[in-house]
Amino acid sequence: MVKPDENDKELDAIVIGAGFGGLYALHYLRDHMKLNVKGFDGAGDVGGTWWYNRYPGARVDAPSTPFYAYTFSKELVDEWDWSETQSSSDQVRAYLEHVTEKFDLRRSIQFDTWVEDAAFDEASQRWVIRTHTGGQFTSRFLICAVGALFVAHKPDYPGIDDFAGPCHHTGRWPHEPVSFAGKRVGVIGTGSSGIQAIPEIAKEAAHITVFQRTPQFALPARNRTMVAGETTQYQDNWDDHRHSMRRRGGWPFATTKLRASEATAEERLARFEEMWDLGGINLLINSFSGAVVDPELNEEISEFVRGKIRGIVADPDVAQKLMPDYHIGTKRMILDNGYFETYNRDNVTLVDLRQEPILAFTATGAETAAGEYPLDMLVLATGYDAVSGSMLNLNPRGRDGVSLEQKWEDRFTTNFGINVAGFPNLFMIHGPGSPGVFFSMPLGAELQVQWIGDSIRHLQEQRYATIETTPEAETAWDEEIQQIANGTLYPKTNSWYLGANIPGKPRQFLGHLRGSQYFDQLAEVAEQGFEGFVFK
Ligand code: N01
Repeated sequence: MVKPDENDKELDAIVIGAGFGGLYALHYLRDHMKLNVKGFDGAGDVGGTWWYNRYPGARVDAPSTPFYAYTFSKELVDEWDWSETQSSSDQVRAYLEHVTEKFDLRRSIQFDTWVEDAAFDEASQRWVIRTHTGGQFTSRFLICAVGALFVAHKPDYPGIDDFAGPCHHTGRWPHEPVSFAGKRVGVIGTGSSGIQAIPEIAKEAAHITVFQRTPQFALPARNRTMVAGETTQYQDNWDDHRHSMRRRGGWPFATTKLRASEATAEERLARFEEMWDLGGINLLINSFSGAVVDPELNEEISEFVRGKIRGIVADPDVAQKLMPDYHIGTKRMILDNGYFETYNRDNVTLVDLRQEPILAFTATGAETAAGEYPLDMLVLATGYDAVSGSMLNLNPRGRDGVSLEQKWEDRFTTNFGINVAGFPNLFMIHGPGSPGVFFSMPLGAELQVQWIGDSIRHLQEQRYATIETTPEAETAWDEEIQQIANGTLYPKTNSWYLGANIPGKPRQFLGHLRGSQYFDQLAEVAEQGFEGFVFK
């Protein structure tokens, strides 16, 4: 592997993270803007979250073509054909490796290197970063592409560290194959990761015990092999598709304008059936408009899915434990590949933690209020300290030595999810207040990077040293995010969107729900001289 020049210590820009956002930032700043850029990643190669998420069944829960791929290079679009509608983790990594080769990115990235410290030096107006290997580097601009879903959340049940068997978090999966053969496997967590992993583990394990805290809605993914002509259809009409994604906040397909109130109960049911058969998130977004805004429509769809679960799961007691009781879609919508069917297998036990909470773990298993579950292996599918967690993990220090942890003690304030007042020349990709974690990824990352490039260009042309948002602009941005979220059903449900999955985390809605509006605002602010940002 070509290694970057370790002696190159004084840089124009440092990019932390080599996932979708970081790789594009490196390419854009280095190759378009001709800056001297170096990237760092603690992982051994490119991939970001996909470097770590190798658990069985890990795959994108949205269409890879044209959604979950870069849009910036038509040549790249033309030369890469996804083989399945929803790519596996391996395929996404292969794609990112291809991108890395194509744009010759490896020579600028130092892998296996954690950035341990980042501090703004007032005297030189530069960021000084230190790595765990003892390296020190300085740069004018610091781009944090550290991942919205990176800091693994591990439950703190008494005795969990005493469990003697292997214990793997889905977000930190080993690179060597993990064998479940002959093992009694316990899985905690039934979010996207757990629901993808459980059917695959059940096929191999002697027994699998699923510890469920909240029953979840999941829709059939209906992943399949791409058919001839499907990819070329996007490639041939690429400009239209890209434009359409830009207009729809990253999501490439038109969503329905049909109104539930104008259809009869029979017509609505027929439509739900049609969308269920189509698969993916169609039932939620294409049955009728407003499913995460209108409580009645939401309940009708929720009840329809509950009926499907009852129809799939043979044992009525197990089906009852699986009944979700929140508004469908207000936790991240999960797509499954045979999840509910898995409960019809003889080697699967569902433990409802609402009825029998876990009391403790021992070396050989779990003890709940109702009994003991002997286990040989534990899988933690318990999610992430999402969106803010990875920035706090880095914990940069801005002006006057104030750390991000101090600044974000009560609230994760940002402007555009990109910059924080008091942290000049520091830019985040998919920071709190971005649309990225909803439907805007990776296009959202591309547009954020291009905006960062525009702001650096402006700074250079006007011969300024720093750019930084104002506290007033941060407050206004926060209010806008919360106002949009409060117009929906999302805040009514405990989820990582609200920080509710992490004990003690401040509660606030963490993402911008209107991607297209966000993209327009980004463009407007750049065109109108960066209102809300101060150049010095
Ligand atoms: O994490 P989650 P995830 N005791 O937070 C439970 C993306 N993703 O890794 O609902 C017992 O969603 C928790 O229960 P509850 C996607 O954006 C994408 O699954 O909080 N249980 C829940 O069931 C997704 O949303 C893909 O009550 C505990 C689960 O653990 C995001 O990553 C694939 C517990 C955590 O669910 C996170 O998904 C996978 C405890 N102490 C993930 N603590 C793609 O395909 C937590 N839980 C792109």
